[in-house]
Parts: sequence; C-alpha cells; structure tokens
Amino acid sequence: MTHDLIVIGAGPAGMAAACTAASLGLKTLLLDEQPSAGGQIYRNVSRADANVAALLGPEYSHGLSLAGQLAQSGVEVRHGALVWDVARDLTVTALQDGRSFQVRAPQLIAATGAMERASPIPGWTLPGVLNAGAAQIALKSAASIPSGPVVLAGGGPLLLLVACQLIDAGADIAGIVETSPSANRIAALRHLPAALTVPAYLLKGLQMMWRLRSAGIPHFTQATDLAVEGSDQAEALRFTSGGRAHRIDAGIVLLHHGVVPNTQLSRLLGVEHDWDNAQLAWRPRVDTWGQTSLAGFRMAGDGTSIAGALAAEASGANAAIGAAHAMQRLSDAERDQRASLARRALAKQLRIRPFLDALYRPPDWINTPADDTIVCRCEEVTAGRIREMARLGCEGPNQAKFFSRCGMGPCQGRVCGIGVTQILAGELCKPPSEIGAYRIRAPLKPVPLSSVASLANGTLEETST
Ligand SMILES: Cc1cc2nc3c(=O)[nH]c(=O)nc-3n(C[C@H](O)[C@@H](O)[C@H](O)COP(=O)(O)OP(=O)(O)OC[C@H]3O[C@@H](n4cnc5c(N)ncnc54)[C@H](O)[C@@H]3O)c2cc1C
Repeated sequence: MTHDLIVIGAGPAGMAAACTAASLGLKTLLLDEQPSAGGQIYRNVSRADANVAALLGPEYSHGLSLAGQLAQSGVEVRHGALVWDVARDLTVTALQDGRSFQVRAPQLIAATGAMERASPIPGWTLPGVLNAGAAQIALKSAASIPSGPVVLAGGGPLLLLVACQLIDAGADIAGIVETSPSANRIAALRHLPAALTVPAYLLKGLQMMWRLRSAGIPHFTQATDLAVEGSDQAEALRFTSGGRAHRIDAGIVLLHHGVVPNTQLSRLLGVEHDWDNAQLAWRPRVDTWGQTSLAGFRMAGDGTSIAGALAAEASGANAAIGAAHAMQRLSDAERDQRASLARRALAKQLRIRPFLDALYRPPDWINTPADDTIVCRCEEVTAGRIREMARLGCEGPNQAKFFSRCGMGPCQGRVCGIGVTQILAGELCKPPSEIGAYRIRAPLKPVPLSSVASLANGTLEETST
C-alpha cells in the first residue's frame, strides 16, 4: 500500500473528498489528468486570465477557495496524471510526464465527473462542429473564443450558460437553436414546487434567458430535423422550428444535449450500474457513502449522477467520511455527525434535479438517428449499421462492437456508448437496462507503449506525503 486513500479527479467532488480525508488523518493522494485543480466547472481557476475570471463570475471564483483549501490540506496532489488502469485490488496505474507508475490504497474514490452527451445529427463529424463544452474549455483555459459566426444548438442549462459566456466574451453568435420539446415543460411542471425551494437556480435560469433575449440574437425553440451543412467544414445549420425550415450560416456549430456520468472507470472495474430513465444515462450503483459494489471503491460527484458542482462537493465529502469510517478512523456516530452538513447540502441540491431533468430531457430523435448518420465517429459506424447488427442477432453493444468495430476506436466507446445502447434498445424493442453497455478494458485512454514498458521495471511506488 502506498496511501490510505487515492482520489481520482480534482473537480469539486475530488477536491472536497481529498481535503475531508486529509482532515480526518488519511494519507491521501489526488490524481488528475489536467495541469491544475478545478475539474470542468472550475477549470484553470487558480491561473485564469483576470478578464475571464470576471466574466465567469462568483460561481467560478468559488473554485478558488476549494483549490486554496486543497493547497493547504497536506494532500499529495499530482497534476497531469492520467489514470489509465485500475485493477480490482484497487492498484491504480497512471501516466505522468511520459512515464507510468502504480499506486495502491485500501480506499479509492473516483470523482471523474461527467461528459457531454453525443448529438449524432447529419454533419456532426464535420470540422467546425464541437460540443458547447469544448468552447467553454477554450475560454477557461486559454481565454479564447471561436472566430466567425457561431450557432449553438441543443438543450440544457450548460447550453444557455455557454451562450451567455460567449456573448459576454464578444463572440459572434449567429443564433441559438433549442431542441427541448414542448412536452418537456408539461412534464417539468409537477416538479416545480420542489424546484421553487431552491430558487437560486430558477433565478439564474431566468437571468440567462433575459441575457440571451436582450442580446437580440435570433433564438429558436422546439427545433427538429437538425443538420449541419458543409463539405470539408461546417458552413450552416439547417433545422425546422415553428413549422418552418430555417438555415443559419456558421462556420462553428456548438452542439449540446446535456451531460452524462463518465462511467469508463466504473465499467472497467465491473461494478453494478443502473439505467437512469430520467437522465437517459448509466449510473454506477452507490450507497450514501459513495460505496460501489466493489469493496473500497467509491464514487462521488457527477460521475455517479448528474447533480451539479455543489452536490458534487457534498458527495465528495460524504465519500471521504465513508472511507475514513471503513478504515475505522471514525465510529458510526462520528461518521453520521461529521456528514450531517454535507448530507443536508446534498439533499438541497438534489431538489432541483427532477425539474431540470424533465425540462431538458433530450428529444427522442437524438436517440434515433437516421440510418446514414454516423454514431461511432472513431470507426465511422452509422446508425443503420448498428440496426443491421441487431437484425443479425447482436443483442448488446459488445457483440455489435465485435462484428462492426463500433466503439473500438481511440475513445473506446466513451462518445457513442449510450447512443449505441439506445439504438439497439429501439431496434430490439427492449429497455436499455436489458441491452447493457460496452465492457471497458485498459487503457482507458490511449497511452504511449513506452510508458507501459516503463512499468515493467517498477513496483508499487513508495511515495511519502
Ligand atoms: C465540458 C463540461 C463543462 C461544464 N461546465 C460547467 C459549468 O461551467 N458550470 C456548471 O455548473 N457545470 C458545468 N459542468 C457540469 C460539471 O461537470 C459540474 O457539475 C461539476 O464540475 C462536477 O464536478 P465533479 O467533481 O463531479 O467532476 P469534474 O468537475 O468533471 O471533475 C472531474 C475531474 O476528473 C478528472 N479525470 C477524469 N478522468 C480522469 C482520469 N482517467 N485520470 C485522471 N483524471 C481524470 C478530470 O480531469 C476532472 O478534473 C460541465 C460539464 C462538462 C462535461
């Protein structure tokens, strides 16, 4: 063993988990592939350009206090450390500075966050088509905004947030095309009373809508039939809205249909998962303390279920308290007492989710792309080919992968996995829970062979904090 606890991911969940664990006396190591702490929401927060930090506002700056606590916590932090394998005995293998190393602890918390849901529409693989989050990453990490006309399309709070941030940063936004169907509003209504108990979110949503309206940017709603035009590069977005066909010229098309838990690591470890029909995504099964079905392996934050940054922070603290209890550093009573604040904060944050999940549920057509639309972009496998696999007798993504190479490229099915499950479910008339997901194997992301070779010489690192 090299540590008491290893935390993977330095977003709000991972930072809170690591700081809490250190405060409880656990010798803790935090690994993150990014060059600095922050995760998605607080990316680059301690080094961000002052103008960018001002533009992103107090919500972003909250990350500074978390990063500050981490720096003072005594946690051993390794940035630029990509975890590419975890064995079921919880040995973690990571790549840093071109060299792979192994560390191990009896408790492991994966706080690896979320990723954007793929939006497989015609033309989505053209250069110039990105996820909306990619534009935000460029803004946060390099103070850079896309040049030329930009159109944003899809649905969800992050789409509106990125639109507002890009407008404030001076980007040339040619249009916003929302795809959430009108039925979503009716479904969301019954969750409104609970949402009203956390009015800050609703207020923020209204402020964003007001900002978009006051910017005078063409704004379309309930759009369908989206397609990106262009031969070598995106040139325009076509769609139908209000019963009419529209076309917006743009060299950059930013797509977004919500975020989904990043389950690559939990799939690699083979822990139990459930299909979440409200969030249309897989989530690992965890208890109150983030404990999965594999002893000692815990998860926290958006990687367990999408609930936002403050919920991630609270669930990270809970998971660390659970880890300290499992290591007999806390009695039952001490554990419950220590966790009471975080549990209350988590419960409060969760009250808004059913409303947001219903309001921004992705339209059904995103899960049922036309036969000639590419779904697996690494291997260029179309939706029609996946349906053909189902007709040939493939009952799940792993067989479909074997026969068609779908999900076998460099992203290892991270991007197409959920879509493939949903397409097979539609074709086989079964629920996604019965169809299952890709089995994941190391390496989680491509790593140089030389770095793997460096492992042959080493044993577990004896690191000290
Ligand atoms: C692109 C994107 C942008 C977002 N922007 C916002 C926003 O502006 N505002 C907002 O409220 N919410 C945003 N979200 C939602 C968001 O994820 C938050 O709810 C919050 O950041 C979740 O915190 P977390 O700690 O669970 O995960 P994250 O903040 O995502 O942190 C996960 C961390 O794990 C690390 N990691 C993942 N895999 C590995 C690995 N194999 N090895 C090493 N490190 C790894 C990542 O580098 C990352 O730092 C965004 C989501 C995405 C996908």
